[in-house]
Amino acid sequence: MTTVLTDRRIVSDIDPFSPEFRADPFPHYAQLRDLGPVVWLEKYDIWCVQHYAQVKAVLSDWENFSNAGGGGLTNYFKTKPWRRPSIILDVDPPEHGRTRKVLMGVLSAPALKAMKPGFEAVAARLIDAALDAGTIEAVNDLVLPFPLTVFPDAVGMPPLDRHIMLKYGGMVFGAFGPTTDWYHELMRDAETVSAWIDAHCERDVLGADGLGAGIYAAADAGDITHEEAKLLVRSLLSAGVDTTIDSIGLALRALVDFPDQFALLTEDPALARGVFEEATRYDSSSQSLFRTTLREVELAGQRIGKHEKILVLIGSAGRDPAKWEEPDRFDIRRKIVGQIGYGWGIHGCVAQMMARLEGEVFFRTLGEKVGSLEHAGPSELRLVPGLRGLARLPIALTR
Ligand code: OVV
Repeated sequence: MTTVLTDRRIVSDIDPFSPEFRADPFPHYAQLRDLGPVVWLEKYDIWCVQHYAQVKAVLSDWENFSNAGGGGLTNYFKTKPWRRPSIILDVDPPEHGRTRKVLMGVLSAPALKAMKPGFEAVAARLIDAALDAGTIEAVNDLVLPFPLTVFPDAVGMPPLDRHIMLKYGGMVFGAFGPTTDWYHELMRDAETVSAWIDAHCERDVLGADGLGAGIYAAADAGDITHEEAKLLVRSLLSAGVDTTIDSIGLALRALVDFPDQFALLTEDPALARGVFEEATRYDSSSQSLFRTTLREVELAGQRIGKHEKILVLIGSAGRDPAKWEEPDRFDIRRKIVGQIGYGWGIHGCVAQMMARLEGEVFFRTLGEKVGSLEHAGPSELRLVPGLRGLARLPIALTR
């Protein structure tokens, strides 16, 4: 008698990219966690993992769970990518280590320290202006201008037309999910937007002492080619702005939603780092990412075939009660060990310390200057697949 291994799997019709799911993913995450550690999403023919343990396991095992299949739903082993793949996100070791090292080098602790006064000046100016206005739409009036100023400043970009970075961010993160009418509409400008981005990755456009110049210096030193330097600048411009805008926006909304936590911040603005750290667990701009299997593997007892996509729900891992006490409580004094909101392992967000610095400076300034903070209307989500963030957050604030 022969034993036949049947491919038993837990199947769900949940659509993690549907507007209903995305409007409030957290109850859906709980549902998925109840279904099991590895679930087959029949709508997209992909797997998903939703528990902290499996999320971390997948992200730690780059030999089986590859990035070369692309960061989004599109499987680069089967479908042509929309742009030349990233030389840091969409590659595995050993190539990955070399490019990652260059970005780690330019994003060193001393480099970040040098950025801080500039961040503080911009945060103070924006928050003072918001206080003068009293009632604002916080996403566009306060949150968005902060990363959209300090990040390109740090890269060394010229001041003009920086909002084009947001269009490009939409294209990059839009491509992480299923391509909808919204995406096709956005992609109508792809050529001009990509050309603008491309031009702003060139050495002669970038200032002499920014992150861009640092990347080109690594090329001069022979660590990477000059062509690779250009592509690493593109990675910064791809991933550096939307992510922090959305994360700071969601963190600000959490503070408005939890007045007791905002009161703690005003009493002790040094809790600002805790605000952003907790928000990165509780409601982060990066809710999910993908890996693709390089071979047949077994994960938590589930057999997974070669070149299959796995949706890694880091937003769900951040709310897994097996890892976090009272995960649905926003607690800025929570001791976070094992932050999963920046991903994990060799592809964990390379600029996470810069993101944390932006968050810290923003919320410290807020805690120092703002006495009261309230909703002034309903907030609205920005439904870009691949990122979670707000389109609108009307607030009223006083000194
Ligand atoms: C983490 C991330 C997101 C989007 C784009 C890239 C990286 C890139 O390297 O281009």
